[in-house]
Amino acid sequence: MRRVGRRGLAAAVAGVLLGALAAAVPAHAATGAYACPKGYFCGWTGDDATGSMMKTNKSMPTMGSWDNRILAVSNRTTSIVCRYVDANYVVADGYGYERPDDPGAWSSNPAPATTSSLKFVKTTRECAEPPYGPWLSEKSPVKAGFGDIDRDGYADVLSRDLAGRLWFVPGSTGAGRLIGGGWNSMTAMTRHGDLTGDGIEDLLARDSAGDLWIYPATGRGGYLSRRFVGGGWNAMARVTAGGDLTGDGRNDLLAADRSGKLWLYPGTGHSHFGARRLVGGGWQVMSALSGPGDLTGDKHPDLLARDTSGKLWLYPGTGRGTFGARTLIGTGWNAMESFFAVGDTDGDGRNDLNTVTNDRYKIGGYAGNLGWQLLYRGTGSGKAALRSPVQQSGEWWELNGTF
Ligand SMILES: [Ca+2]
Ligand SMILES: [Ca+2]
Ligand SMILES: [Ca+2]
Ligand SMILES: [Ca+2]
Repeated sequence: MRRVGRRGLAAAVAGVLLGALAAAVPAHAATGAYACPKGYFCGWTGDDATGSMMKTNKSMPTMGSWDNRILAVSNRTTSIVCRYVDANYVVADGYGYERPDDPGAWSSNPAPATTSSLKFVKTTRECAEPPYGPWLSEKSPVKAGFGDIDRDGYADVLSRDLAGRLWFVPGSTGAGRLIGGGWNSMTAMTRHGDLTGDGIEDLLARDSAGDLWIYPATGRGGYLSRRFVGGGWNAMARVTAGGDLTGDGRNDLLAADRSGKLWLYPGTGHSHFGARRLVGGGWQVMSALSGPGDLTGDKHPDLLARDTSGKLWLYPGTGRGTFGARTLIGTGWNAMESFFAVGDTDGDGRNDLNTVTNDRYKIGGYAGNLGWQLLYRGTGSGKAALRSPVQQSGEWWELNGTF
């Protein structure tokens, strides 16, 4: 398994050295910071937004004559503007950022002035990191039938940022590619294999109105025009693509409604689902579901469910649309923000589970370690289906989900 970084949020925040910035609004309009026009980021040589003023509406890898001279700033753009101690957006010596300001508002940065580059971004994460999680997988010797969006043998992920952009991150290179914006309106997103009949893994998403959509995949990391599946899905607390649970070769969907009933929607292979079947009740105690494919080694896809006490349960699929007696994987899983099961990610041919932690995750006995991506390697056995986790990267902070 290739690790792509081990830094973590605490170290990232420690890199913010530009100091606490005090925002203020002056009493006199049309002077001082009011001189900064809408659509621009402005800097002044005086720390009360006086003296000479510079303005820019785009990133500046170097500052020219303004290098290390800016003592006050006003951000009248709709972007976040990152300020770096070094040129070329190098974070090593420190950086800070300015969110958009109201007219006349400025922030002061006491001397010595240190700004040597400026970068316009959509999310604060992008001052220091790409807008998607750092993902790499190992090539799998088997075709899992899901997880590998662009069909090159490497399991891929979809990473949503806080601005609502969705990124395709190929496991082969980790070089994310923008799928598009507007995805923050989706209240559930899940994928596990083909739904349209062309053999390529598609994406399911529920919007805030409760409509469920299929986004047919191109097989190259993009998606075609979406297809309407149906309305009323806001009755569901969780929606999880589960693979072929019924054994007919078509991938199915699981949904737990708000009264705790778990439903199976059998896939038709033609972008629709057949009449739903009740799997069982009591699922309102589950705070996460994940369809990892077969973990137990019998070729039937299984289901993982985390309850509100933090226990993770394995429900072995029977291949007939039902599940056998559950087994406990372990406790402490409330420290996970995201579960993503994208097949075999460490290249041993067995399906694995990946997670991203929240701030309950402990390292060395101390909580507060959000944004760690963990790999739980599958054993292919129902007895102990997942090995102890491996920390892959600590740089999955300030994102809005991994799918
Ligand atoms: Ca791939
Ligand atoms: Ca099926
Ligand atoms: Ca199984
Ligand atoms: Ca594996």
